[in-house]
Amino acid sequence: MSGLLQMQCLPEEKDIRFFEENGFWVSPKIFSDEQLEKIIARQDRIYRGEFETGREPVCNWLEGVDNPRALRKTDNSHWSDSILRTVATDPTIGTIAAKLMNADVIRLWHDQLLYKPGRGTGKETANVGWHQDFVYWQNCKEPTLVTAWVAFTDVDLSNGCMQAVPRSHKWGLVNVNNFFEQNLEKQQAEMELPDNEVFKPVPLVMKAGQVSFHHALTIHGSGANATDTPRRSMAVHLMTGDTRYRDTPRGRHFNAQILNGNDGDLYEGDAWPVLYP
Ligand SMILES: O=C(O)CCC(=O)C(=O)O
Repeated sequence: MSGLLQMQCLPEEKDIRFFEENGFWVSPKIFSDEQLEKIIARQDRIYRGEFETGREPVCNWLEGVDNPRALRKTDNSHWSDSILRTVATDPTIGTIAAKLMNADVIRLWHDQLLYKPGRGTGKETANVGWHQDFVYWQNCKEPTLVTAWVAFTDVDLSNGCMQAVPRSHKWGLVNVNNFFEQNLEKQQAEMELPDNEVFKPVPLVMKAGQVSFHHALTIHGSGANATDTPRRSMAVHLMTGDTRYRDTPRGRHFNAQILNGNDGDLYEGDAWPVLYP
């Protein structure tokens, strides 16, 4: 989507050190306003249940059927639409992820199209509770994964931008972890932190077209969209080339089901497109 690799967007050595220390990093603008206009049109098409490729994504929110106040979370929209696929497989995003994770290969794990509606008069249902992505990815042996969160609209605290907790990627899996929890204060109060660490979330304020990156163990979440306009984005969940399948008694992640493999198998093949090199 970004065409030629945008060299000026790549992290410098100091940015890589920042990511290693804090577990997140925000890129300059990667997608132009013109590109975003087309991307947003395709996002709306998905919500109308129109799939360019004929293949349905996983758990799609449907216009006229589902709660208009709810967070829309559609997994693997890249199965369904060629333009959304170019976002999920963007080479600039792949190159940045490789640098931040010090990896030779970056593959797509899965994408997640997100839409946080503007606040209505009803009860808030579109917060994202504090969680670490890796808690949902227990079918991966190690936390060798990173998320690129592509802002389709400007985001700040007024419309529920994502917030990340610095250093939390060094804490292992914490005791409180739930994407769907609406009460973030309660979660924070119940969270047990390692000695000498503090829970101090940082808002990831961005212009449309910028991309934030967070490690699979970084605690993050987001609050209410108190504006009249929706907050739109795509979370592009990525893995390094050495990510392997782990057999667990817990339910298999929908992407692990595609592999149909044995404990220790590499995630590789067409189902997990290569973004880098
Ligand atoms: O969009 C949000 O507020 C949260 C997204 C998220 O949890 C993620 O990208 O991993």
